[in-house]
Amino acid sequence: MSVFEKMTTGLAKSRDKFKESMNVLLGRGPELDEEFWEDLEEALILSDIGGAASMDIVENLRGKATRQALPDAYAVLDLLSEEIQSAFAEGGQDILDGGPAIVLFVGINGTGKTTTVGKLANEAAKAGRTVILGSADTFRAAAIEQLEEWARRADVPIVTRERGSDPASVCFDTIERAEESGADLVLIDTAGRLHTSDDLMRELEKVVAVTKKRAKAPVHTVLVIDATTGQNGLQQAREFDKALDLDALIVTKLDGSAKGGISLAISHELGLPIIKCGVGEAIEDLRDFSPEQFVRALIGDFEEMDLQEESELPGDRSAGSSLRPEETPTASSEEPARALSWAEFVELDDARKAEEAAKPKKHFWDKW
Ligand SMILES: Nc1nc2c(ncn2[C@@H]2O[C@H](COP(=O)(O)OP(=O)(O)OP(=O)(O)O)[C@@H](O)[C@H]2O)c(=O)[nH]1
Ligand SMILES: [Mg+2]
Repeated sequence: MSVFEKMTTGLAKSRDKFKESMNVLLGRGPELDEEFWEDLEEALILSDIGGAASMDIVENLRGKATRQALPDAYAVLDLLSEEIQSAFAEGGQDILDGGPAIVLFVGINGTGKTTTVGKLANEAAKAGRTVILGSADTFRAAAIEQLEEWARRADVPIVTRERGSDPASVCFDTIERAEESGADLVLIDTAGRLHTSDDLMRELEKVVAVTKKRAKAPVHTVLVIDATTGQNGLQQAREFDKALDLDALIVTKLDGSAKGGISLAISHELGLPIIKCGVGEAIEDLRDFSPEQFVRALIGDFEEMDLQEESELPGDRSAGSSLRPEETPTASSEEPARALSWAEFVELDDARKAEEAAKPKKHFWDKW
């Protein structure tokens, strides 16, 4: 089964909600009145990208509408995708692709930290980096074995201590071994913990502090977030950032039935770049994160919206009387089983871009 086939509905839920709101919004006509801006913000919030990001996106679009004297809602919506993309924090390339570095992976239980460390080790080793893993999840014996298995698959060395050891001591040992062996990328797995558990968060602060004190190379802390988490993910991220002053995010499970909008909410509010994403459980299911592809998957492709049957389309854009909310076909009724997942968008994107580049630019309202 190809990666393409393995993908389930991905960001379909967020996208369907967004499409539904857009159908209602566009049914009102093209005027740039107060209601338009309010409805647009609401549509964004409903797609799980968070209040702060939604507000900033709408505010920026409003500013552009005034400065560029945009004539109507359609001209504003033309800029929407780009505006959402630019709400993602940028940077972070140096963390995994720069010089020698020590990277600690943190997050609540089960987000995919250990799996991600395994995938990253494999990717970096294949790219010619000298990688070493540290298992600072000493809480469960199974966690140590789990990372050992990933180290075996990625064919990289691993440093462990027995269950119950101080996780900071594992970081210390791992850095020592990295320096002895000339490793240039140290990936350290930590035990999952609830952001609400004070003791465990203090323990993690100590782990990071010891690592920073011992290391000569730069130390980065990366929060691993499960895309299916929903709005609770934002609160988790805030707490981890408060305790550890995070450097970046990795979003996992974007292949699942994800409310992936949360990754934008976190990236935007906390100014954290998304440096990779997980799209499956296998070792190769790791991708660079592309805001452009993400946004296409999140809000859909306007040209695909099919707001109504051609026969029902009013000649006058502003009429829109047949698009009253109660008559609006929902996105789910339009495309019941197979909305493209985020990863499918990724795979299709190149082919599609080439095709699109060859065509004159079309808008979803051209058919009105
Ligand atoms: N579908 C999918 N599953 C994933 C992905 N990343 C991790 N998983 C799965 O999520 C589950 C938890 O992964 P782990 O790597 O053990 O998570 P963890 O954060 O290390 O968990 P704790 O150590 O218990 O906190 C496993 O079943 C993984 O296979 C992903 O990108 N997509
Ligand atoms: Mg783990």
